[in-house]
Amino acid sequence: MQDVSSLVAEAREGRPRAVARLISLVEGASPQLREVMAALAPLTGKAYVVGITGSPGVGKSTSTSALITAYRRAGKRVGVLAVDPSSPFSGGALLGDRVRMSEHASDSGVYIRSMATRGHLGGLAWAAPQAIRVLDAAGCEVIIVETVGVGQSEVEIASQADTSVVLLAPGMGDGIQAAKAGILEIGDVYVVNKADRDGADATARELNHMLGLGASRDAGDWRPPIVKTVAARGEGIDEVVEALEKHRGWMEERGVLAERRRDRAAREVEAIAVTALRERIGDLRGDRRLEALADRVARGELDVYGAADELVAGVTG
Ligand SMILES: Nc1nc2c(ncn2[C@@H]2O[C@H](COP(=O)(O)OP(=O)(O)OP(=O)(O)O)[C@@H](O)[C@H]2O)c(=O)[nH]1
Ligand SMILES: [Mg+2]
Repeated sequence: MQDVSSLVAEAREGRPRAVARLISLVEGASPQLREVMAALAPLTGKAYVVGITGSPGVGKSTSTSALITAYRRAGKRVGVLAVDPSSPFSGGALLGDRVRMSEHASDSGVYIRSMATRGHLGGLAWAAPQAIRVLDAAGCEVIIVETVGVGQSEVEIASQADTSVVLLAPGMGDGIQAAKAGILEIGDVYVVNKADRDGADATARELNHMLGLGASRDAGDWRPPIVKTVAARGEGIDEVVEALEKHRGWMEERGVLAERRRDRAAREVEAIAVTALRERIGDLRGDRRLEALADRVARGELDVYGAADELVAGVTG
């Protein structure tokens, strides 16, 4: 197997094969990941990450493809991660994405990758940020993360993007779904796609109304815009890009971008630390230390908190 440092060096030059290999290491939760992440760390932190969520078939991939076109026109290198949290394998369900984005397949300034996260240790929460780092290090200036959204995964991916775009379409009962899934709290930009269909205005109005019902905003707060698009024809996409740039600018001015990234990093470190701790404690099952503590608890010589403290001190010391 190729060593990590040469893989990272090749990925840095934007070589697709090396990028693919590194993301496969992420997807497979490879034992080499620790080394990969250490090598990538100094190369990351530059990309702008846009999350796109929405119900199946709402037009996420079509919109992503149109956004790629817009960003390429602006001369930016673009990375796309199409994440399917419900599937244990990439491909399959995501085949349609490749078709939808195939016009960019031969563009060396675009890297598109499908990723499945079910079965991945820690799931989406772990795999996506690490894959994002690979693309970031490979020089992608904009990274679009498309998630087939069902409830929790949408919220998860929203917490990993700098800007979250929530896509709706008319006539899909999206309004009610949106409220249920808590989507109204996660969108920085809302897009009503398929505006060529009846009901787009009504959907936008309903959404506007529902967004207005939330907590009252202060003057400097971000008010999520609602943009209507016909992604299949590229209509309204420039307005989406404009809304994204506005949100990014707003975040940068107020230090929100740095804050979001710090929060994200904190949650990631926490998740890894807790898992590591749990693994170590798990290893103690049947261990004499735990059994001795349990004996003392059972006999009333030690309280459970005291025992837990001793156990934690024992595995971390
Ligand atoms: N009428 C109309 N159809 C659209 C528009 N945008 C996308 N579609 C169609 O809607 C269907 C689904 O589009 P996708 O982009 O695959 O939707 P998706 O949200 O990525 O779907 P999943 O990844 O399966 O959740 C395709 O047949 C598109 O051609 C639009 O603006 N108007
Ligand atoms: Mg799709």
